[in-house]
Amino acid sequence: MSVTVSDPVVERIVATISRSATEIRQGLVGRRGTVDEENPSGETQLEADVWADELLADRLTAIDGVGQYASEERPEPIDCGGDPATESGTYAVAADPLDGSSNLTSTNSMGTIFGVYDDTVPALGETIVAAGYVLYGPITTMVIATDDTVTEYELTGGERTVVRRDVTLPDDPVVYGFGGRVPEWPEAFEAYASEIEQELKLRYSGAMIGDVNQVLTYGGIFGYPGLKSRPEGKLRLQFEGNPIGYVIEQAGGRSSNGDRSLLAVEPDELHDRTPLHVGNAALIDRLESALDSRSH
Ligand code: FDP
Repeated sequence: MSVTVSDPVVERIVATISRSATEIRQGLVGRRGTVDEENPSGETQLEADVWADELLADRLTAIDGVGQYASEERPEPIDCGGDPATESGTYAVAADPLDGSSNLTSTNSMGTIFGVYDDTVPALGETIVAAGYVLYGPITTMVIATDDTVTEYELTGGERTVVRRDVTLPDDPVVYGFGGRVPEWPEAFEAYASEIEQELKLRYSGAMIGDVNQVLTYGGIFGYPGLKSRPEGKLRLQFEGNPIGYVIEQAGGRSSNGDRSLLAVEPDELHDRTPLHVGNAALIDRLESALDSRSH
């Protein structure tokens, strides 16, 4: 049993990623070593990062209606015919082929994230028409958000089976996870985090997708704030912030860069970083007030 996405190009993109996920998972074996390259954000790449990116690039650029493929692992988008900004039915796909890949060394959870933009990237998150992620946990699952709904699937042997329809964040939040070292947190964020740790249970896996999926399952908040030494934070707006912001907002939650929805943040560059917070709306509202009141 499977839910289809109404736009045929978007459905082909989603189907291609879901079919590739089982292969990506199997292909991780033997690819834990590093390569002699850095990604455009200056981070060490693993063989698996490069391999998963090439696999997705080959398959997604072959789809009629995909005008651009952009990834965290390559400096520029691949232009593959058609301009998403001006041609209706042509989209840009932005992906983080292996989110949390430093977890591969210790074989903990990781993910694949994608956003389908109805514009050339870098683009506003508000132009996303569908987004989602694959979680390589004990089970390989996929969450797909469209304008209509959020659906969770299990993936086996290239097949996708619905396990939860109309996914929404539970009303009563349970878990939180915040990235970055505590001494690096700005004072206002530290004060907010101290309140939250009295109220919720800590869950931090080191892979954003693992932590975000806990928030989607149990309710709560995940954040990677701007740090004292790096006010722009660590996570990337086009590949991580916007797609995950879209998923969580479609599931009834909120996303924020500390000030406004991630989807409303104007990008400058393809590899822009952003402070990133997603979760139950009330927790994000409180976070924004806490950061705002300390800045005056
Ligand atoms: P990674 O560097 O392993 O790819 O995408 C960046 C990311 O992982 C996120 O998945 C994760 O939430 C974060 O970085 C972890 O950063 P810290 O090691 O600083 O906790």
